Amino acid sequence: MNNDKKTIYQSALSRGFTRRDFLKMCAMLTAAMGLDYTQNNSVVQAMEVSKRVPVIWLQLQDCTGCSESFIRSSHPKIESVLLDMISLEYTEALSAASGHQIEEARKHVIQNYPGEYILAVEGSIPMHDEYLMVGGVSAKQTLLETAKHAKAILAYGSCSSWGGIPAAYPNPTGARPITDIIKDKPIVRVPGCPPIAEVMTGVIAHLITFGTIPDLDHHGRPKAFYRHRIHDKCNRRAYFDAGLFAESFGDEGSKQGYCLYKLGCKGPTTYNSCAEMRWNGGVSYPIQSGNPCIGCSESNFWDQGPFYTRMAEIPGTQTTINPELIGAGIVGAAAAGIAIHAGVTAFLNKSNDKEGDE
Ligand code: FSX
Ligand code: SF4
Ligand code: F3S
Repeated sequence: MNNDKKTIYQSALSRGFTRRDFLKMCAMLTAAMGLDYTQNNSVVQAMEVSKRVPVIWLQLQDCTGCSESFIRSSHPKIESVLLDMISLEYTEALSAASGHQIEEARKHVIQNYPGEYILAVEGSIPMHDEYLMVGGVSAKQTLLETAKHAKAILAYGSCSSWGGIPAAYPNPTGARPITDIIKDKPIVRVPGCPPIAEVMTGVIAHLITFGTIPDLDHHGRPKAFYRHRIHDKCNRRAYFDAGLFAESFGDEGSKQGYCLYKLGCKGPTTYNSCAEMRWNGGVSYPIQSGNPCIGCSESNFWDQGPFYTRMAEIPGTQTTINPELIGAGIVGAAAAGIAIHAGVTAFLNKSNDKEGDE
């Protein structure tokens, strides 16, 4: 049977998977999508009838970090995603074809699968066309042409979601996020520089399984992966609450796992799944490895620096976190600090709930 005609289940069987392997893959997908295990049956049923979905992956002003991250997905394994779930028809980094041949492949998908293919975009769009032309066509024009008949659009990475590093001051190319160019279609923002592999594959899996985009927050990010701040699930959080902070890189405190807030950690204002899902198949994430979160999934993160200087305030509140107060070692002062922090956390959670409700 032609691979395009096979369902995802049939495709897995033809690659030597057993029914048991297939069910295991579905269970992993359910978890990867941030779904409850009771929804596992719906995932199995969908995978039994859904066909592989064509994907066009545009790389615009980027560093290829998003593609590099994507090919390291371990739950689900990238082979299952690439060979069973999607048919990656166009990608500069992974395609064997190049030049006119690959441009033809993109046009072929647009013509033959209108309303069926997924468009994934990595990188930002220069408003000054001459900064990025492929085959004599500007990035903006290629994006508009490809987006027109797409079933869904995924903004992979902080560059396509917010502008990212190319849009950092002084933004010489006039870099913009894709949401500034495409106004008539829903776009799923999957920010991070780069995003976590399993978040990227989880969003695609949701689209294939349910035929719809996942539940989004008011910024267009999937709630399943961006509902918590890094700070809410951080492995060093107990030390923050106890007022124990690393004072410099490599000091005894940092080795003991103390909080990295004084070293510039942006975890309190960053929404992402790193602290829960971690990276490289769940091995670690920046804070666990000793580096403060630099807020890479937030808009304008590059200009919100310096990275290694502590935030004086939590933006959006009138309250200041003063680690000197928390860490003074005096019970009263520590209690006051924790009370301030608890207030800030409650305030942020509340505003977040409100935003979520909107
Ligand atoms: Fe790089 Fe992607 Fe950062 Fe941007 O990830 S890792 S600069 S988000 O577009 O390739
Ligand atoms: Fe973790 Fe950073 Fe919060 Fe400290 S400030 S608990 S290191 S997220
Ligand atoms: Fe980025 Fe912070 Fe995660 S820097 S990788 S959002 S811990």
